[in-house]
Amino acid sequence: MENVVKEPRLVTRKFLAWPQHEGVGAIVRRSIGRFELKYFDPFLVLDEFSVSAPAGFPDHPHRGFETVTYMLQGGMTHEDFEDHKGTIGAGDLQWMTAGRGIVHSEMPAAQGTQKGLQLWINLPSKHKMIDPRYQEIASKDIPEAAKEGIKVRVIAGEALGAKSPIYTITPIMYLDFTLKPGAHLEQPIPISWNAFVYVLEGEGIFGNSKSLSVTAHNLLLLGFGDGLVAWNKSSKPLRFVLVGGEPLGEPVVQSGPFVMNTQEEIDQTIEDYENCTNGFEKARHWRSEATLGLDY
Ligand code: FJE
Ligand code: FE
Repeated sequence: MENVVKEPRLVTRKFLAWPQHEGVGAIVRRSIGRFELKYFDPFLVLDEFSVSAPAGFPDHPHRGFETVTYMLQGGMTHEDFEDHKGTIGAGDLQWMTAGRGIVHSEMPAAQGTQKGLQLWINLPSKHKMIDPRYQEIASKDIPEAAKEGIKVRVIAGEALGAKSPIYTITPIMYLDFTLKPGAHLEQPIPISWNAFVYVLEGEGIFGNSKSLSVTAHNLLLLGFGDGLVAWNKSSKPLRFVLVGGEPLGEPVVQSGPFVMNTQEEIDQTIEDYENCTNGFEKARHWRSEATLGLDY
């Protein structure tokens, strides 16, 4: 691969994400959003989730950020309080801008284990109260490119000449790379952005060709530089996501699924949710179909 990265970003921190309980009976490997890494501006949470019925994420609210769900195996059915519903299967993407408020359920669509990644991206203060909206892309419509043993699926941003149709409020890149044995990647990343790698499968070398290889479920924070360099020196495929975003540089006050800039705004949000006001009006008489028969 030609030299497109002049100053490779080195790995500054590494976190192995252990399984923990979330939702109702679901398991997540949380890397960003755990105690040791509460926030990696503009990223609030990265969960690699694993769910089997009847476990799931029954009716719950969000305000002030976006959730990006990328399925790896199986499917998840979502329903919200405005009657937006659907199922996303392996390779599909749902980019949900919660804005001023969404109440929804996210439940397994089939028997067996459903797996995926869910990323929470913070919204800038002036966009926290925008209208909720969805961008959904089926697997077959996610732009892909391949070159010299590298395959990329472009969830957000662009890589190897392929460009995602996703509109992001906070500028974001989200790339799903698979490197064949022997492949070498050089991927530019805007210099002022925060960026991380999360390894899904196989083992890879990141940042410096002499560094130790990193295996699945590890999150790598990348330091200063103009791009990522990576190698697959193993005999099996290496799959990882590279995610970057422009830091907001704003204060963050979080209370569970509500993320605002001040405690006053959080207090107001809790009040809005309890009273079904300011965007939560439709929560008053709503319950998801998925949980109607269940004893949540
Ligand atoms: C949530 C607890 C939760 N990670 N990954 C508290 F579990 C959730 C939540 C999720 C979630 C959903 C999916 Cl499909 C995948 C997830 C957490 O729904 F929002 C809060 N506040
Ligand atoms: Fe949710």
